Amino acid sequence: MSNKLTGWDDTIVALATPPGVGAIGVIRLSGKRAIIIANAIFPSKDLQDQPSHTLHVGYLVEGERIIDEVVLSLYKSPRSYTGEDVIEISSHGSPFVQQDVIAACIRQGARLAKPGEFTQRAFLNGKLDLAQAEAVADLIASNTAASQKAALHTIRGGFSENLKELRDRLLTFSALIELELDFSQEDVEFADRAKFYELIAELTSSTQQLVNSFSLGNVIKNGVSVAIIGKPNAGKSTLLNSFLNENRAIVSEIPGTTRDTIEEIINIDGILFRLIDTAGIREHTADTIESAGIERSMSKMKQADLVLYLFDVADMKISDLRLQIADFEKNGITYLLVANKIDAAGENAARNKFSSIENTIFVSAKNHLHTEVLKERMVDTVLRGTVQGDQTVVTNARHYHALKEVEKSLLDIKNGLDNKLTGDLLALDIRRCLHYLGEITGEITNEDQLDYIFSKFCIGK
Ligand SMILES: Nc1nc2c(ncn2[C@@H]2O[C@H](COP(=O)(O)OP(=O)(O)OP(=O)(O)O)[C@@H](O)[C@H]2O)c(=O)[nH]1
Ligand SMILES: [Mg+2]
Repeated sequence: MSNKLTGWDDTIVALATPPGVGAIGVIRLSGKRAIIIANAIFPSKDLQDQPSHTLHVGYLVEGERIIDEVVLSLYKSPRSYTGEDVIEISSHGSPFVQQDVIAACIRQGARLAKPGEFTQRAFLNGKLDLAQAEAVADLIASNTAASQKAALHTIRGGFSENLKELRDRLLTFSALIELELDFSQEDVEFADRAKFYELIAELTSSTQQLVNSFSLGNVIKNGVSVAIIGKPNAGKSTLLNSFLNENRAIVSEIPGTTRDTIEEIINIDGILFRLIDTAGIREHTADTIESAGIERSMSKMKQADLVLYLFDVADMKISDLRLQIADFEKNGITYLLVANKIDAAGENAARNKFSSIENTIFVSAKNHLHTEVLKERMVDTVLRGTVQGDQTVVTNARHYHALKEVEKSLLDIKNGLDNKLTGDLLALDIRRCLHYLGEITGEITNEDQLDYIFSKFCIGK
C-alpha cells in the first residue's frame, strides 16, 4: 500500500467522544508529531521518555494560561489503534474546554481529522484490513445483539480468515498454472485438472455460503419489515398494541378504524422488526379515505419481508382462507397465518375448525395469549435456511457484490476447465477471481474508493 496519500504525514486531532456536555471528553491525537505536540502543552513531564501504554495526570497549558487538568494516555507506534504515536487526552466534558484543547493542538501544528481518518490510518498501517475497518463502523452503528455479534466477528478477523483461505488455495493453483505457461512449448500440465475441479467446487460452495449469509446480514443490519394484514376488525391494531405493550393504535369494534398505516419497531431476540399496522382489506367500500388506505395496505403487503395474515376465527371461512393462501403463494409472499380471538371462540373449537390448514398460529391479541409463540415463529421464519452460530455473516453490500463477482469468476474457471481452455486463458479468470477477493480486504484498492468508504465513518474514529 502506498503511503503517499494526501495529508498522510500530518498529525491529526479530533474529539473521539460525542459532542456535548459529559463527564469527560476524549480528544485523540495521532501522527508523527503527536508526542511533540502534546509535550508543548503538557509541561509536567517529557512524554517522549515515558513508556507506551501509560497514563499521565497534569495540566494542559498554553503559555501561562491553564486550559484544563487532564489525563493523558500514551500509545507509542506501532502499538496503537492507528499504528502511529497516539495520545488520548481525557478532558473535562465541557464542549468549550474540548474545543479549547483541540484548538491548542492545532496551534501546535495538528490538523482536524477527517471522518474515519484514524481508522483509515489503522488500515493503511496494516493494523486492520478493509473488511475489519468497515466492521468498526458497523459496530459503532450496531443497535441489536445480532448486529453487534456480526460486526465483532468481522473485526476479530473471522471473515478475513475465510477470504484468506479462499485466496491462498486459489493462489497455489494459479502458481502451478502460471508455471505451465513457462513451459508452454512442452505441453506439460503441472496443475492436476481433476484436483482443480475439486478445488473450484469447494471454493464455489464456500463463496456461496458467504453470499447466502447476506440475506441474514441484511436482516441483522436493516431489520425486517412485517405488514399486519387482514379484514377490517380482525384485530390488527390490537396485535400491534400487544407487541408494543402500549395503546399505540386506535382499536374499536367499528370495522375500518385504521385508515392509514402505522409503523413501529420492536426487537425480538436481537432482530429488529418494523411492524406495519394497515387498514383492513375489504372488497367494496364507498368511503374514499378507506379505499385509499386499503390500496396502501396492498402495497405495504407487497413490499414487506414478512406478512402476518390475521383473521377472526369466528368470521373466517375455510374456503376464503384457502383462496388467500393461494394468492400469497402465487405472489411469492412470505406469510404467517394468525388466527385471532380464540378467547371468544374457545381455543379447541378454533383449532378444530382450522385443523386442515397447516401452520396456523392461534392467538388472542387482546389477552396476549400465545403472542410469544407468534414471536418465535417470526424469528424462525427470518432465520430459516440461513447460516447461524459462529459463522461469518456478510452484512456489507460492498462485500456482497465483490463476492458475487468471485462466484461468477469461479463459474468461468469451471467452464474454462470444461472447455479445456489453455493455461493462459484460465490464468486470466483466476486473476479476476483473486482481484475481487482482494477488493474486499483492501489489498486491491484506490484512493477514491478508500476516501468514499471512510467518509461514512464519524469524525474521531
Ligand atoms: N375477544 C377478542 N376481541 C378482540 C381480540 N383482538 C381484537 N379484538 C377486538 O376486535 C375489535 C377490532 O380490533 P382492532 O384491533 O381495531 O381491529 P383491526 O383489525 O385493527 O380493524 P381495522 O383497523 O378496522 O381494520 C376491537 O373491538 C377489539 O377489542 C381478541 O383477541 N379477542
Ligand atoms: Mg386497525
